[in-house]
Amino acid sequence: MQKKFYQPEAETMPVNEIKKLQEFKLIRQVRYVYENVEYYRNLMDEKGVKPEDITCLQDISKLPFLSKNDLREAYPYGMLATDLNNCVRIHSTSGTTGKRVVAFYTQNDVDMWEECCARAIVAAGGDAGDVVQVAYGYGLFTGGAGLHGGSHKVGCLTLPMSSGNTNRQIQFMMDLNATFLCCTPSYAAYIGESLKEKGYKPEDNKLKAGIFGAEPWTEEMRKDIEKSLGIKAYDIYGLTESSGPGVAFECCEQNGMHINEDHFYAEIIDPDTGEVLPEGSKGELVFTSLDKEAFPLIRYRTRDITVLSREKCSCGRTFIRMHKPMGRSDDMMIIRGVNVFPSQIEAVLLNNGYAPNYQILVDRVNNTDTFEIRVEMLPEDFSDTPKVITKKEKKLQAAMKEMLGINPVIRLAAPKSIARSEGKAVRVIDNRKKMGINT
Ligand code: DLL
Repeated sequence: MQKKFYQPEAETMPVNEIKKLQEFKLIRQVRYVYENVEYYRNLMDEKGVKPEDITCLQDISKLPFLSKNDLREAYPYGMLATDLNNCVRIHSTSGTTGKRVVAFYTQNDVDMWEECCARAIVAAGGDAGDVVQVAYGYGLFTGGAGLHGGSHKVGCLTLPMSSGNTNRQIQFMMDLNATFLCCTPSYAAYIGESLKEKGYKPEDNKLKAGIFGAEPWTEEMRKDIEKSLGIKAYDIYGLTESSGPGVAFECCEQNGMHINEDHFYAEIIDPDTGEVLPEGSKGELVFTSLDKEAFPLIRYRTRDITVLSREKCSCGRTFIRMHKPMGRSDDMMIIRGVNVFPSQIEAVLLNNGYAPNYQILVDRVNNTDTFEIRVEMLPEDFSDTPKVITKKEKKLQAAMKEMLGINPVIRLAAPKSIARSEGKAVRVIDNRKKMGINT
């Protein structure tokens, strides 16, 4: 029979036991960090809080937050909590500005991380008989290594493709009968598009599921990918700072991602005030690692905006679920005073029959924000007259206005004119940033 859980004892633990376990581990992790990480000890001292003040889960709100800036400031070894000799791996964020964040792992950290990814694969219906094509980037990025390790733990046959070289991806997928695809959702959409161009129908491949994450994607995009590849598409969430993918993953219900609560404690806060919000509120996700040895994080502000729900899940897992991130508190765009998330734009495009190939261009001209969305027209529309194209642009503009509350300029571009991504898609070009305007 197909295995439903990778680690059933942990994944179906009664909620009161999860909380007891988290409390025990939180107290232990805070003491460990205070003793071993000078940077965080200083933050705690500045706030006047000592490890002894943390006696229950609620006490976590006494602790200072950590931000990406703190991690950059502490680069490279300032957050390391163990001797470098005990570490076996380094990964790093792909940050384009400032210093990168470098995360360290002991062997126990790697095992815990890979087990989290194994849970995700099994939750998506995987078992030792599967052939897992890992098309996330390998290297400093955590996507490739995380899913690769998870696939090994489950006992799957692992295809370490890394991202890119789409022709070879397709050849191996077809010839070696891959049953799972792991990559960014934008790359999955591109692979689906390329398969179609090569004349393959969705039923021609052996894929049954995909595990997609590392960037925001919508329900509409999920449907699109599921249709083009003939699979079930599951979401997976994580960040380099917390080890990588697998902090949270979707189950067969495809209705929010279960957070691996035996290893991570999650809070939702008001991003402006830092106040902890009650369950069900929308706010910024904050994580505390509970087991990490090399690079523990206490109250790390992810900047991801989401909602947590403890509602019972019919899959049998008891871990709290997080809604798909609805954007980031820091890459939310403010255009002419209106908050705009790229995910809203993507939802409108897909609902109107367009493919998820688009670019958002924001600029400031004569003190006014300009806002343009470039979208590829469908190949069958390419022969339309300019008049018909203008009509379609107007229709899409009205749909955007209804969703966003402001009017973007819509430009329908030729099919294939927007660069495809093999990793995380760059959707937004905000030239206001170059002018030093705080967007
Ligand atoms: O993206 C780790 C990862 C790899 C996750 C593969 C899932 C699959 P970073 O490069 O450090 O790590 O980027 C972390 O990416 O704070 C979110 O803003 C975003 N992100 C990650 N997963 C999702 C997701 C990896 N499923 C940042 N949905 C996070 C939306 C996501 N955003």
